[in-house]
Amino acid sequence: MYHDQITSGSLTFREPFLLGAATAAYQIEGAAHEGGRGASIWDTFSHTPGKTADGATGDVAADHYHHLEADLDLIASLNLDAYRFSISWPRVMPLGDGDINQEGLDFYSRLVDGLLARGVEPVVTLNHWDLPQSLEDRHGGWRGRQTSYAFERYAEVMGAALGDRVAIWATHNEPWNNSYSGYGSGAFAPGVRSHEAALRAVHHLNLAHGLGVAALRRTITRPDARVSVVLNIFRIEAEPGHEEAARRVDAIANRAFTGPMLRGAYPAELFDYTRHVTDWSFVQPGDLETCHQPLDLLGVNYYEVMHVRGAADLDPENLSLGGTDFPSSEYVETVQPESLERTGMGWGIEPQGLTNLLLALTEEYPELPIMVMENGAAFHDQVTQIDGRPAVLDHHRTSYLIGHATATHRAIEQGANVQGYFVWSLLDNFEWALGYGPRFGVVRVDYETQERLPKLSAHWLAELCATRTIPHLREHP
Ligand code: GCO
Repeated sequence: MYHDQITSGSLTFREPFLLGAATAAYQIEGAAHEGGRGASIWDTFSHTPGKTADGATGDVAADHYHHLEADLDLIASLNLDAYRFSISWPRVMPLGDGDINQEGLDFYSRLVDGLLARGVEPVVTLNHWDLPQSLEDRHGGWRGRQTSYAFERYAEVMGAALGDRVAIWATHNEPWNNSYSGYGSGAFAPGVRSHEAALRAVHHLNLAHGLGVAALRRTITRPDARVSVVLNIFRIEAEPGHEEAARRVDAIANRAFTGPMLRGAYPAELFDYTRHVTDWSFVQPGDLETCHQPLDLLGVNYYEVMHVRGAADLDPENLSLGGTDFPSSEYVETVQPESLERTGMGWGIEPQGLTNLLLALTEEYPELPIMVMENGAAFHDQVTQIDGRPAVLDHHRTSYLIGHATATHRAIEQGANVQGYFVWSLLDNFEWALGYGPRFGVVRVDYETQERLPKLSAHWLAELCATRTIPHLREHP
């Protein structure tokens, strides 16, 4: 197995380097109709028949809203340096703009205080996809420019409320999924299927990012706070002779975001590749300057390498929304190398891809420190008994994490400017359209009783955080 080939036990993450775990509001909080929370597009989507596996919703999820103190203690027991979570926008601003729900702000304030009291740095994501439904209804969600301005106001409200205490802020999480899966393939909320809508969403997310960063800079007061964005920048590998397919995906999936945010321009080839879809007239004068704000950090999520080849038989005159995610459905096929080991969801396991990604990012943006804001895997966990007590011996997940923590360390050794590594996820949770089937947590959640059970991987993570050295795989905790 691949974990036999890696050496661990001697690789140390030297400070300053944050080790942590991540979650997102809609995936764990539950309490969908409590505390003055407004509806989000994920409430509407998950309650629409046929949109999620088994009709699963985030109504209860891991019920984190009602387990706040216990979950804080759990986080402390894992020795995390930092905990990354997201704010539910409709919990603090039920209509997205307009009135502020103090009860919602108080919840996050308690969370932040509870982390700091336990010596854990709070890392906040503002937009992890649960857009207020009211903004979807009134402005077409991310298709509409007004949503970017609503986001600016929301960022200002959060900066004012938590800006004295939060260590790291991220505007968006994976705007790629937010736009292409939400408005292109329709696999995610709000379930719109239109390439034009997806590209409008891309731009309005970029614009919101810039407006949001500026709003945070105006309001946060913690002197060492850092502002960032979390992107799932794809590590793309093309089959020999298929480099054009890789360039296409890179432009549409990666540079459509890094271009405006980090360089202040869309790549010219993006306009070529999408000419049949839109003339991009929704980009207004001055927008690209707004999108391009200095950042203190770049967050990246990494799960697997995207292997691609050109799809010669697709007729460019007759485009359809095949496949799941634009742009891979157009001209490009993703391929699954047979040689790879896979997670329980079939995702290829390639730690080297993470090393390569981090090195490539430092080469391209030498001034910008990087944090791996999500990395992890779903496997089919079994609850067993050890000494009469329940246990989850998730050797596969632990091996995956050892492989990728090691890959991160290798990238640092080779010069990558990496300052953090966060495991996805703290808890088993609502895996979006896939519902509660895939379990990504290092802590098991029994959805009947809401009991938490740290898996072997949680013990591994606790040891990593305590010793700062990547522990070996053990049979038992
Ligand atoms: C994402 C999100 C997470 C997912 C995780 C596993 O990357 O899609 O940030 O919310 O749950 O990535 O798919």
